[in-house]
Amino acid sequence: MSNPMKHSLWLRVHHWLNVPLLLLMIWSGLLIYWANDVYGVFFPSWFYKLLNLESQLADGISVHFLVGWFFILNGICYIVYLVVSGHWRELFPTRQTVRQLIPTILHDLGLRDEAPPHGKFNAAQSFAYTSVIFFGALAVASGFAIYKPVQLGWLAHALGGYEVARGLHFLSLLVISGFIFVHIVQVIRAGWPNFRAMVAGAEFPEVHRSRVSFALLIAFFLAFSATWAGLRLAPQADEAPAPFRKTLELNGKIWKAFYNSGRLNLASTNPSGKIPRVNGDIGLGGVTDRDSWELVVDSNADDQNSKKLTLHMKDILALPRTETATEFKCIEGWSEDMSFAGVKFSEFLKAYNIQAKPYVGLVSSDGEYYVSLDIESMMHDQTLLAYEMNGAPLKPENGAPLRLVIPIKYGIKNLKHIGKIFFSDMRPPDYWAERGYDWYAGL
Ligand SMILES: Nc1nc2c(c(=O)[nH]1)N[C@H]1C(S)=C(S)[C@@H](COP(=O)(O)O)O[C@H]1N2
Ligand SMILES: [Mo]
Repeated sequence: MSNPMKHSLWLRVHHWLNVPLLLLMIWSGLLIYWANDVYGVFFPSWFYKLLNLESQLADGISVHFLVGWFFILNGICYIVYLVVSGHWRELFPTRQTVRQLIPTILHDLGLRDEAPPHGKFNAAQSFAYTSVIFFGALAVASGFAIYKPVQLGWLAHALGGYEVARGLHFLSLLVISGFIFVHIVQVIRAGWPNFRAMVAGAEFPEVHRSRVSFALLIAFFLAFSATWAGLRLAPQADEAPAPFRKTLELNGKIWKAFYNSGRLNLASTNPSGKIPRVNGDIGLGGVTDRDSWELVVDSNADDQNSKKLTLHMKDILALPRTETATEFKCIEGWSEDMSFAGVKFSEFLKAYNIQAKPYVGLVSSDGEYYVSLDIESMMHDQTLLAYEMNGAPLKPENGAPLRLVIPIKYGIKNLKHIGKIFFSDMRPPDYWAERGYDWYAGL
């Protein structure tokens, strides 16, 4: 608190760290958004094809949820510093700032000659900087709400629901981008000496100090870029650079721990009655006819000699029937209210006296599509082996005659057209986890 030099250095570090962090967050966020901009809202679809942006969803997700942690960490450090150092007093708007806002903007636009008197920041800066902190926090909160709308259901709820949270996330992106744009324009307008002052931290216009910190920051930025290049060039693990894979796994562990603590809200909505969307047609080649379809159940895949069960549709239909209405969510960014009927997976296990193991593997009849899941999620009350969707028997394209419905996971785990279910102590193969995506894939 007594050393202003130290303060300014810390503020500069936080401020300039935001440059690579924000750029990476915005870029990776757009990669996620673009993956499902099927209506070409942002840009026409030929634009995405041209730049090959459609196929970068997995990369976008990995980068977003790796860099996001650093962005949050930097933000928290900044806010704590702002409060502890007392700098917030210079930054946050006061009654005087409110009165000066319009005159200041008029002056900035060249419509008013003299600038209202101000301290370290003028009224417009005070408002802009304060609101960008607010929108940064909103971006994080709404981001978490759409990242984990089941596990952080309370947050999604507090923000007005999943769709609203998604809108707020998008809004904060627009506000922050707009802020960055105006910020840069202002700096260019103010001229090069002021840019140097800004590099030194706009709050600390002692230009003579700026050389050291400028060099420091360049070094810092280079170090960051080198780290980043290193990340991208790192050896691959299941189609993702190893550090991305590690982050995805770590994120999975974090959210699994949340699950175990029991703080889970059930996704539950009213089915919209629309014609259900069809997404993904891998492994739908087997027989879809209820009478000739077969299900193989291996309760211990770790033992080659374990006895396997072969079940038929009538065996499944004989089990207690449950109906659920849920909001089905695809990792590509669309969600839809759907209802399903079938047997709870937990009741299926009980009926056949199957001893649960840590992992469950499911495979389509032709072996082309396969997923694996943690047993906790499989035992969830809304996890069904479903044979009906929106009040009618499953259609072949939606997985007839039997599919997995597990609303606490993304669509990728909801395997259509099950041919085999097995249990193991080791994590069985998973189609999308082998292609750069998150294995846990929980909401
Ligand atoms: N057999 C199989 N199951 C699958 C897929 C697939 O390609 N093949 N796609 C998954 C994905 S990515 C989604 S979003 C859902 C879509 O389910 P729906 O087509 O019934 O809407 O199915 C999942 N189950
Ligand atoms: Mo999906």
